[in-house]
Amino acid sequence: MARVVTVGAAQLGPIQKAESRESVVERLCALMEKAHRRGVQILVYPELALTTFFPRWYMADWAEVDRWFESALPSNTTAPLFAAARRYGIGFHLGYAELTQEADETGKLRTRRFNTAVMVSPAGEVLLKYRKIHLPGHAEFEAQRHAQHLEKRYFEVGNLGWPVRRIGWDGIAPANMGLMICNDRRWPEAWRVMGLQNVELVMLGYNTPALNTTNAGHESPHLRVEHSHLSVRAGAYQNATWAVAVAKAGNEDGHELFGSSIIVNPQGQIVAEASSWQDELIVADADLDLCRLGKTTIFNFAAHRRPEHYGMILDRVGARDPD
Ligand code: CDV
Repeated sequence: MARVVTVGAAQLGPIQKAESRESVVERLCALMEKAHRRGVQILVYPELALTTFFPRWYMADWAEVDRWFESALPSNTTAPLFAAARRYGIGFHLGYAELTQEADETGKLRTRRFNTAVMVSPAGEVLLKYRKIHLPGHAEFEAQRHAQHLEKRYFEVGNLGWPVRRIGWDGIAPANMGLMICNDRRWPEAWRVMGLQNVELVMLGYNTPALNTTNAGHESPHLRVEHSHLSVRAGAYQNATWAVAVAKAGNEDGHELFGSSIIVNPQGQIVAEASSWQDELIVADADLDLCRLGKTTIFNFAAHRRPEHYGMILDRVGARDPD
């Protein structure tokens, strides 16, 4: 039996700082209803899909920070999304800011904050959870920046690795699914850890400014999109997997996010691409058996990888000149 799953990328237009969570959830539900009409079985929403991209704002007061986080999923506010998924029989991926009371590596129970994504079954079960590992930006206010990017302030580095799980339900043949978030897509290591688990469908959400906000040099906006697509296409091709990369797009309180969500096949080709900076659905029929060619030939890892020569990747963090 062909293993074809109809996947949808639910790009979100801007979410202003003042927009309520209830209003955002309504938008998510409207996209899900549209996805249902187009036969989507798995719908992917962006990173931090319930709020504006709040790490661009410096907050000293942690009570204020915590207002951007979810301490339960579903909650009263997000319950309509879970109900819509049940009604339509759609599984979904959602990025959100997670607030949890959890023991750390020393065993101490404390408040922890993560940039998280989950894959939820139509019945509302969390099948897969990922906490962002490659956190970009900085931890303190930086006056020279056009905009802050305070992910290192508000989130801890994820502690769940890059999990891949074989997932299926009535109407969906089992497939190896994995999650990464935004900046991870630029790191081949993230893709390869999932490739080594035979991933067939990678889901990822992102919020990427249309301008390089570090002020460190000029990077034209079209190259920002190019680099995003290049990263996803290379990751998909080199690991012979489908990838759904979904953006938040448009002008959030004066800060532009470039959007350009894509669905990519295991050959690294873009098969669907968003064209607006609004809430927009793109759809593709993902034939998971197309992963087999790459996985059994040029990227047959068992036959061709040479880990005995890759030691430096684990031993060395920063680059340095040769001795
Ligand atoms: N949210 C992100 O992780 N954004 C980064 C930006 C800061 C470069 C990205 O890689 O798109």
